[in-house]
Amino acid sequence: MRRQIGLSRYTRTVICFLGILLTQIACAQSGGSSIRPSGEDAMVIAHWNVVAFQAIDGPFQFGIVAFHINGVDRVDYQINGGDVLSVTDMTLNKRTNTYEYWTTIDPAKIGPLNPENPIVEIKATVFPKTAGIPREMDPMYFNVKPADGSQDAIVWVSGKGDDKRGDGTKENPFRQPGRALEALEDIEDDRDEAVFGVVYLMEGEYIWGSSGYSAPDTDSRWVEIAAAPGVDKSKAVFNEDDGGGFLPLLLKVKGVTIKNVYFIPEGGEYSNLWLEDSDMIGPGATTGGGFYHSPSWDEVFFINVHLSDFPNGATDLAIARNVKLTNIGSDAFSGSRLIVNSEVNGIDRGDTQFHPDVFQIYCGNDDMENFIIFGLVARDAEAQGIFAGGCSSLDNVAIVNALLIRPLFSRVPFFSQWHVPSNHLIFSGITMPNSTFLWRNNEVRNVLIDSSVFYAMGAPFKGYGFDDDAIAYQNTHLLRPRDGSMPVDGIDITSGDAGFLDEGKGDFTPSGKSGLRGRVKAPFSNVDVYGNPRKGPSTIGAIE
Ligand SMILES: [Ca+2]
Repeated sequence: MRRQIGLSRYTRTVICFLGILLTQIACAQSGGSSIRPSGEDAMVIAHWNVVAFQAIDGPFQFGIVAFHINGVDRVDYQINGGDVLSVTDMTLNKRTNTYEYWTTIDPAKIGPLNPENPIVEIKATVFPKTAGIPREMDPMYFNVKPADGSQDAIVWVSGKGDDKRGDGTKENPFRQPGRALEALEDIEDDRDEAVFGVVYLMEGEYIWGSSGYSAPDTDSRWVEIAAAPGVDKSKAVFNEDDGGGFLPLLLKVKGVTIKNVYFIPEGGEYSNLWLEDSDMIGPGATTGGGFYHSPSWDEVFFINVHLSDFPNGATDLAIARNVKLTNIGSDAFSGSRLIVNSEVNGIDRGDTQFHPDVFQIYCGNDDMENFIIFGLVARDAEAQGIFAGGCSSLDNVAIVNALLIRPLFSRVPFFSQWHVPSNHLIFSGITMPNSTFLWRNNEVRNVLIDSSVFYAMGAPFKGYGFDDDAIAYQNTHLLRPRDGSMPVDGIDITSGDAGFLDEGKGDFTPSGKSGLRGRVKAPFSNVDVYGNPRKGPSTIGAIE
C-alpha cells in the first residue's frame, strides 16, 4: 500500500515547523490537489535486468526491475513450466548490484535438456498493488552448459600469433579474432551438441571484424571475444575497423579496450552486441566517426563499460548497467530502455548544432512505452536533463533516483521538457538543482512526482489544463518556484533553500539539518542514487 506516504496534516505541520527552524524552508500551503490518480489503467513498468541466452553452469541470480504508481505487489516467475514462485520485495541482487525482484535458477534442479539446444524458458508476470494492469514479460531464455566445460570451445589469439601457421591453441595462437571465429565454426561443425565458443585475446592490438572469414551463426548462443585470464583490458585493444563487422548474431565482447573503431553489425537484421567490463574511447566529443551504434543493431547491452570522447554515449541500449560516460558532445543515455547505476560526467556540444540530452526519448511519431531509469548521475552536463518529444504517446516511464546537475555557472537555458501525451509516469528520488522542468503537454495522467527536489516546475498553458487527478505531487521540494510558472499543490510540498552541504561546489547532499531529511515514510526505492540505503523515514531527493 502506498497510501501511507501521504503524511497527516499534523505531521506536515510539524515537519514544516522544523524546516523553518532549521533551514528556513518555507512551507507552501498544500491540500489543493489531493486527488490521487487511481492508477487502475496504468500498466506495470518493468524490464529484465539480465541478458537473454547467456550460458549458465551453476546457480544463477536473475531478476526484474519494476515500478508502478501504486507499488509493485509481486513478480511471479515460472521456470520451464514448473511451480510459480512469487517475489514480493526489491532486494540487492549481488550479481548485478541492483535492487530488483530477483530469484535464483539452479540448473541441477532442471530436468534433462536437449544437448543440441539446452535452453530453459522463464516466464514472468509483474503485478501492481491495489489497482493497475499487470505486465506479462517477454520470456527469458538461458542456455545451460556443463560445469566441467565439456561443451566449451576456446580459441586463442595473440598480437604475436599467426593466422596461417597458428592453430588456435594457447601455444600457437592465431593473430586475429576473425580467424579464430572461423576455427570456432569448424569446431561446432564437428560436434553434435551445442558449443559455447570463446576467443581469448592475449596481449595485442586487433582488427574489429570478421575480415571475410566465416563464423558461428547460431541465434541462441553468445559467441564471446574476451581478454584471456590475466590480461588487463588495456592490453587487449581493438584499434582498427577494416575487418567490417563481426558475423556472430549474438556477439559478446568482454574485458577489452576499443579505440576509434566504427562498428556496425555484419550479421543481418538480427544482431546483438553485449559489451562488458570494457573501455571505449572515441575521437572526441564533437567529432564525427568512431561511432559504435547504428539502427542496424537489434539489441545492445552495456554492462560495466566506460565510454569517453564520443558525440553520443550509451544511447538506444536495451540495458545500460554501471555505465560511465565522460566527455560527451550530445546525448548521453537517450533512448535506452533500462538504465541502472550509471553516470555521465561532462556533456559539452562546443560549437556544434547538437541537441544534447542526458536522457531523451524521441519517438518519430510512434507510440512508445516502458522505460526505466534507476540510478543515474549527471554532472557538468550542459544538456537538457529529461526530454520527451515526437511521440503519439509515451506511456509507462519510471525515473527513480536521478541526480542531474548542469554546469554550476552556466547561462545556457537548458530545461527538462515533457512534450508528449502520457499515461503513467513516475518521478521519484530526483534532484535537479539547476534546471526547470517544463510540462509542454497537459494530456498526461497517472503521474506521480514523489520525494524529489526540482529547481522549478513550469507549464506554458494558460490555466494549465491538467485534469484534477492527472498529477500527484508528494514530498517534493522546489528550490526557486518563482522561476517556473506553475504552482504546485500536493502533499508535503516545500520550497526555498534546501540546506545542501555545499551547493557552490556542486555537493547537493542534504546537510544534517536539511529540511529534506526524514520526510518520506515509504520510499519508492530502498537505496539512493549512490546505492546507499534509505532507512525510513528517508530523505527527499536523489541523495540520502
Ligand atoms: Ca538529443
